[in-house]
Amino acid sequence: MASDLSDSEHWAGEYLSPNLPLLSDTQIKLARMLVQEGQIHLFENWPKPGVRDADKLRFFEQVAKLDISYPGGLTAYLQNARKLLADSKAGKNPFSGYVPSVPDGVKLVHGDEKFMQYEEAGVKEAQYSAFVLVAGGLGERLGYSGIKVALPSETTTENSFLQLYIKTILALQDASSGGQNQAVKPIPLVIMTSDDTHKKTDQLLKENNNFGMLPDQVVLLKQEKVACLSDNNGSLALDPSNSFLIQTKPHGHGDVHSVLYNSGLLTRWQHESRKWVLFFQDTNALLFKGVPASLGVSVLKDLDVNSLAVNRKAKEAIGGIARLTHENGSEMVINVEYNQLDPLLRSTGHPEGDINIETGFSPFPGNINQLIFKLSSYIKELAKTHGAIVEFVNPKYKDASKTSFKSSTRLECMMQDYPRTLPTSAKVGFTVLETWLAYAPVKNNPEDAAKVPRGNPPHSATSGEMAVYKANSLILRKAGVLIEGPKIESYNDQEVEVWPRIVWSPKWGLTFSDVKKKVKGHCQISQKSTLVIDGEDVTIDGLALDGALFIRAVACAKVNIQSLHVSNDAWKIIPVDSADNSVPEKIRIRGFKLELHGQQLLLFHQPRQCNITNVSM
Ligand code: UGB
Repeated sequence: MASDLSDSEHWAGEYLSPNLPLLSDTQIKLARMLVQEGQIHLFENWPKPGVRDADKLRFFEQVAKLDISYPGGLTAYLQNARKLLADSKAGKNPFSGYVPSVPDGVKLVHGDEKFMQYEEAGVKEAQYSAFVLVAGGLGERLGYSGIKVALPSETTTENSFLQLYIKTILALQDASSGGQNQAVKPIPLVIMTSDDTHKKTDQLLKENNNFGMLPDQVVLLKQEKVACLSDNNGSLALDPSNSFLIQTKPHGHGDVHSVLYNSGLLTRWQHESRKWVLFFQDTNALLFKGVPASLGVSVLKDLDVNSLAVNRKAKEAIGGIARLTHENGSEMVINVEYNQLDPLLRSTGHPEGDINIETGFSPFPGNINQLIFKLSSYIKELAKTHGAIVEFVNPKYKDASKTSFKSSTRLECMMQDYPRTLPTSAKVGFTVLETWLAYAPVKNNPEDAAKVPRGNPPHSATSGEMAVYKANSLILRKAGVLIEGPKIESYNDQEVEVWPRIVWSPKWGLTFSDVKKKVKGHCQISQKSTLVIDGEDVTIDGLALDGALFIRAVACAKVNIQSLHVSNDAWKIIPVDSADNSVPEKIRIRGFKLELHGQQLLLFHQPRQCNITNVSM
């Protein structure tokens, strides 16, 4: 039945009312809803029918999309916005009534017996897991023009972050299913994209045959943006360059829960007997080094939620994991975001705020936003919430009166806030890993990274790459290899430790026990060296390396290297000016490039046994 528009002048006003006959019944309902929610200003400049009619219909298409993609629709969004904006104006602390304290978690030391037991349990269980990468962020802080997952995780192999992640999941899949002779169950990977990243992520996967994953093993799910707000009344903001378009901005990585809920994948995974969902972020090349052991912690402690954490430097831009105890006695273990931790501490009897203690770190473990959820309890919770997550708003006010904003704002949500709505019976824990092993995100552009106080990690492309070499050097050291210590160098005005450039494929060294099994005898590697091992079944029993050595072996080749001496001029690290536009952006943001002066390649193309014994090269 067509809508009755006889009273339209009364509710739709002088500009919208004459245009209502252009709209469908559904669009008229949306128009009524907008007016009821105080949004009549959106139509202030609408011309009479016949002028820009296509724009008017497009406007309502956008409104319909905004309405459907938010749990509870636009009405709920606007109601939540008004409440959060009022709280923000009143300076209300989102954790008011709670007192923070340092919670207990599992602390792991890489390579010790406990670590290896957890790793073993985690690898066994990985076949019952699914991975979710949140990659909808544009990376404004990094200022890189492409998608972040396409960046090289390091420039020795130039393997991108996405390639590294997928290869590691595939290695876990094989190891978990008991090796290549067993029936292998594909481990699913979901990538949450946004309008900013979707096409390029899809293209990257297509161009590289999903880096080895099956076509339906990796699924892209796009998050939608949310409407911007221009004032404390929650007035929707129009795009400054198009008055028929509501301005939108990302809602945050917390969308991943509603996106997964709506996809229907969670129940499919349950039918496939999956038990764990592992969430991770876009640019941390070390992240999988802690995954097997941390999954083992979830399994052995039967945790509903396990957040991975590292030691946190005070004021470092990573959230702090805290136990929050409410006046009424209830408790939760939750991430307190980096911009909220200091004010919360100051308002609860810690006038010094977010500071380091005698250990040189903040007492609160730093959240690295790798989360492991038990699928059964996750599904139960999402049946209640539909994936909606506690939101926040962060308007930049023009002045202390807090009456107007410098630019429009929007509601945001974070995936690590999921436990906030869980019942107190839920088992929420965390696992603290050593920073060198598990955390080196690439988030900051060279200028901002150079301003990070000395001693705090710059979280840049420079530090992210150097951290890969350091982690691999330290792991080999623990496995008994003599590794020369690092040189301290400065690139893009950031001081970094430069260790030998050691990289291996995930199939070679997925866990510490893999590495220990594959390196034997007397092995030593000098600081100027590069060592790349790409092949599953390569053992090294005695090596003196002072130069660059690349060992690449096809699947099923069994390579045994004994007493090998390699000496050459290696790859040199050459500083690059971050402002030099003639250098590719992915290199400029590191402040250095690698230059070939000498190398030894050992390539094994045939799937057969090869022994290299007592050779000097
Ligand atoms: N992301 C999305 O997928 N969609 C979005 O709308 C926004 C982001 P940032 P930030 O581990 O280092 C997080 O921007 O502010 C993806 C935690 O909140 O890098 O540094 C995006 O693509 C913080 O507690 O997050 O803070 C990326 O993969 C701390 O743990 C991810 O979400 C910190 O990360 C994170 O986006 C950290």
